[in-house]
Amino acid sequence: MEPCRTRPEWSKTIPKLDKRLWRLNIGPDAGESWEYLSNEEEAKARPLSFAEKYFLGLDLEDAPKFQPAKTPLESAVHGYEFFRRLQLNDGHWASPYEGPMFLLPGIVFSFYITQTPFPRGWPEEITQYLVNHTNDDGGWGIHTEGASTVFGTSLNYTVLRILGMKRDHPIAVRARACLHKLGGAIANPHWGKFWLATLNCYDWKGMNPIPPELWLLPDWVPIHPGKWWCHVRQVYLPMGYLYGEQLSCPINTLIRELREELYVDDYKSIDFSKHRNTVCESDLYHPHTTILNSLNWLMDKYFTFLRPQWMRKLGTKKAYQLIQIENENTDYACLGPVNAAMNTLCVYYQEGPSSKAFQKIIRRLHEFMWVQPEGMLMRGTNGLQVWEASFTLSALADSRLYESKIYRKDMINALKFLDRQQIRNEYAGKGYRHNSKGAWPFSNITQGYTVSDTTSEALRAVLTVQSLPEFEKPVSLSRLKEAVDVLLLMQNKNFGFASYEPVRAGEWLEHLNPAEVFGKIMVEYSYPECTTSVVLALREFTRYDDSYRREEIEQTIQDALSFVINSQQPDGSWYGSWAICFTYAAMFATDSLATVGRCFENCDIQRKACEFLLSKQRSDGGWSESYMACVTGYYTETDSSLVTQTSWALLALMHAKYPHRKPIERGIQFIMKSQAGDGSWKQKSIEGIFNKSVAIAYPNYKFYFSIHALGLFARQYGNYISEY
Ligand code: LAN
Repeated sequence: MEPCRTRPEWSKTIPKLDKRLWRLNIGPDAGESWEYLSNEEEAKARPLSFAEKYFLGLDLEDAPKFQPAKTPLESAVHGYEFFRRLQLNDGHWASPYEGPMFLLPGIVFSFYITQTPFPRGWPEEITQYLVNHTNDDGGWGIHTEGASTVFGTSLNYTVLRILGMKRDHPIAVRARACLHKLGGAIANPHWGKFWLATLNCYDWKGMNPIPPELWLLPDWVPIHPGKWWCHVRQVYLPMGYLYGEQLSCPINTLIRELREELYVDDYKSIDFSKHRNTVCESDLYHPHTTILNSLNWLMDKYFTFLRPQWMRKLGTKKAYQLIQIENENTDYACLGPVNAAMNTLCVYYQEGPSSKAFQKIIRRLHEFMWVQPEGMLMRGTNGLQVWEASFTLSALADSRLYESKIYRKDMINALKFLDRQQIRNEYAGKGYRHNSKGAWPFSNITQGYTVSDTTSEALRAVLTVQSLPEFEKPVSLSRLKEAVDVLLLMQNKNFGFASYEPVRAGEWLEHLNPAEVFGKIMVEYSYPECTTSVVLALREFTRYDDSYRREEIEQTIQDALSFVINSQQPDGSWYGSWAICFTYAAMFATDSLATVGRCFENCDIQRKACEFLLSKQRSDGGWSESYMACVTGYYTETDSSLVTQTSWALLALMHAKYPHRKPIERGIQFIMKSQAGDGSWKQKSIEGIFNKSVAIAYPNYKFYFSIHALGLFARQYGNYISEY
């Protein structure tokens, strides 16, 4: 397993469960949820699978055992031999998608406020997770690797108390000391203030306004929330509803205690209305602009003196209608973990705890949770099912591992999985959604949100595999065309592709970003990563079928390439937004150029990209880019080389057809030397990022990108290593 952070000296002071009783259930739609069995008998009747043991950090006595690989291809085979044991019966791979430290509070508060009993095992495992991830100063940051903040510390402290930790437990005492040193819960950013207000531990008067009336504006108004990035609009929607109705849970003994514990000053003496803009320095990634502050001031005056109550009511009514649409569109899975937890509260208040809607949404929340050796966490999404199956298929195809009969079977299983996960419904226009029929989501068909690059990577994988000899073709040409249709609707005016939708409003809206903890969240942007995925998928499609919308596809590809080219920085790098950072983006950008025959020998852009990457190669042959590169915008390193980042850099050099074998071979050697005797790899540091500031882990990247790099190297540069 990963070398996860554990604090044995602290975690032994709290209850620990027998990990052998956890089982992973997979729903018909590939929803993943963990269940804690009630006794040994049940456990015996349902033996742990290899994947479950791996995820739970239990002994893997049935793991493969290998001598160190002598060739890159042998290393790829060893890696895949391990990884294939993690494939689930329905063809997909699951993953502990951890990192953000502001998600657990949402789900725990929602269960607590709605008086829903916590499922068996949750309180102990969540407590374990938080304790194991405590920083040295006793607090928590915005993500697992970040310095303590008020947001992370006040909310996670509250979680521990809700789950039963006593206020005088040394862990609670330490966390409180850290929180008070940072200024106490009063210095929370907007989202922290909001969550504490729902719990009645912060006064709604201390919130900058979240007017639900915004949803009443005509759609053409430039600041209409329908134009915001979908995650932001789906979060501010339930926030607006709860703020509009000022809904907080009834006060009780615990809430009274929390009010005392969370603040430096006496709760009753605090004038909350004066603290709307009090935010701790360590929480500030995106400070308020003067425009936002002025707007907040104006809105406040309007709310206090002019706002008609019927208007507010109309606003919350409209907001609830849109919440219902979101819930129904996603069968209550919701777009992401934040709006899922908030929508749960809205459904509870509006429809009641015995309503069907409430039962459904609570059930779906389980699918965000993940158990691992150091406890239970809430994941960034309800899984990465489609994303991971697509990359694995591409890696196996590119490295020719499909030539093995057994691996071919795995691939067919994954291909059929992708077949089942293609979105069949059209959600366009329903709750401001983009076109969806024919697209692929990031996680599963139930969540069902179109993403440009998940559609593209899935489409590419399906096309590649369906073109291989002796493979079935479950996805029909007409459905492949539907995927192309969705993609062709997504190109932006600057010719790039964004994440979920084409850009709907200008970057100027960032001036109104009220969430101090994230950057660049208000609107969509074009990304070289997403743009490349689209280019590759469309190119692959033209190889599969050269007649359908041929001219439009060609034009889209040429235009998209111009975006990729223009977004190269003077030093030859590309900034990556969805993983770390320059090495990740380089892997994509160089691939798009390669599709039109541009390589090191004939293209300055590729040459500069290679030079940039080679200037960052370390003496052990690897790369070690850290998440701080995304935060600061400058290439930044961790202490040691990392398998995933090395694979990305190598793939980039290979896409660009870098003519000298030696540096690439050194990187390949680093990957081979890092491989364990069972074929697996360990990644010592986090790989992903979002919203500029939040790191998130993609634990399977070390498998399929390494396999891909090893396999491609063997094909392109020969299957040998000079020093052996
Ligand atoms: C993701 C994960 C996948 C990611 C890629 C497909 C890799 C990317 O190329 C496009 C954007 C996307 C789909 C993406 C967007 C933002 C997500 C959903 C996440 C990083 C996972 C978690 C994050 C989500 C916003 C977390 C909740 C936090 C809020 C601030 C609402």
